[in-house]
Amino acid sequence: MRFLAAVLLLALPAALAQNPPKCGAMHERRSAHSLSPAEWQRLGRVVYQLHRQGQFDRFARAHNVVFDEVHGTAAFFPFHRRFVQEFEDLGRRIDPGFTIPYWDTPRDYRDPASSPVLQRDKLGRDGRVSDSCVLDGVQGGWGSLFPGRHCLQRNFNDGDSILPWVPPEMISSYLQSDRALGLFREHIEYGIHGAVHLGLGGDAATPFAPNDLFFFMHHANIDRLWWQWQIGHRSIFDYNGPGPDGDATLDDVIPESRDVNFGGERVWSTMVLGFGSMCYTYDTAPPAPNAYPGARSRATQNNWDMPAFVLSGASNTTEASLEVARIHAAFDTAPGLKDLFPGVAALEPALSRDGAQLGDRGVQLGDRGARCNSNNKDMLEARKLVYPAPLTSAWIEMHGFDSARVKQLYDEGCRLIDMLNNSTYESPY
Ligand SMILES: [Cu+2]
Repeated sequence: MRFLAAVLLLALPAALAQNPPKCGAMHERRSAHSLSPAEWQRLGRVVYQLHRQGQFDRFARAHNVVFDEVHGTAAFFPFHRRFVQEFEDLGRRIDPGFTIPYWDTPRDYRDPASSPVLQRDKLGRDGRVSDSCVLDGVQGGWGSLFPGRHCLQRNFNDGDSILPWVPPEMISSYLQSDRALGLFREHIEYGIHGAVHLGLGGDAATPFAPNDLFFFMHHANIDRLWWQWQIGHRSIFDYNGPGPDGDATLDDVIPESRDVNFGGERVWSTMVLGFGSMCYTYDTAPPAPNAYPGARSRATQNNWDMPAFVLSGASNTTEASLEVARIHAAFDTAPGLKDLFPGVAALEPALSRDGAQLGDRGVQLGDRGARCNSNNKDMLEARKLVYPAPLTSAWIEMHGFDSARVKQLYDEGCRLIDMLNNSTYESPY
């Protein structure tokens, strides 16, 4: 009997015996698009103090040290979740109401430079022409110490403009159709994650990107999408991809350095918002579960009996519902879309009545390769989706990504855009 009990105990994953406690207070991260001028000022006061304390320098150095361990690997999501949360906690010591706003960047994907977030009284604009120094916004005139003393720099990747990021519809498709977290990580990391870093340029396009506040707001959004994926797939503990030795596991230690260390904390402790040190949620997410979820195994089937929000990555709910209804309506002319949006396909057929008028055009799809080089300008005018700018080869090399894999996923993304553009679908974004 004692032997059996011992065997049973050993069989339990170590973590189960010590589930993280439920958070006492929860903090809500809100969309940066929805902050009032007074809220931006309050945010500015906190980050000014954090900068004076040297926290931006410290986080930039720490990110640089673990760079190779936390990019192109499974640790990408949990490391950045824990890292941003650590930073947010420091801000909360200055202002107890502080949270990092998330920047829903796909919403601004067509013309990122005109984003309401990149304004002079908010995150600030492009750096000055002569030396790329950022002169306005909450970080206007800042100096940074890592890797050497310099002004905080930004250098948009298309002159005064920023090349297109990733359409919300692509994110929605990944949220719905990526069955394994490893694939979702690749889609996000090689897509919207890189596009935003590269678009802003300057410090943002380096391993010490945390010098720029955008880093925390961008990663909060990526974290929000990960949480949405976790909930949407009823697969909170799914974790796979390249780990420190072979395949990643929930027992891997979160990469850390002397500058920012988590005391050997393991990946599993980051998996559920609302427990342990993960005491925050998102304005677009459902409330945290009451009890720590018990099922540690991967769900074998998606369950789309979920609020509509999980079907779209967009934080603006009016557009998100329009998106879902119009994609549903487009199925009749482009049935191939069902595989890319299985969550929408699972909805009631009645939804299609709200959508676009169905013609009998019978568009042929699926057999025409990527056409990423056609003219984005015409597509802008026609309210069609535009193609995202691809990652640069310098960025791919800096991360040691497999460039063939990056290109493959990029081309697939373009085919998704072609399919939507050739259907009755009209983007609300
Ligand atoms: Cu990073």
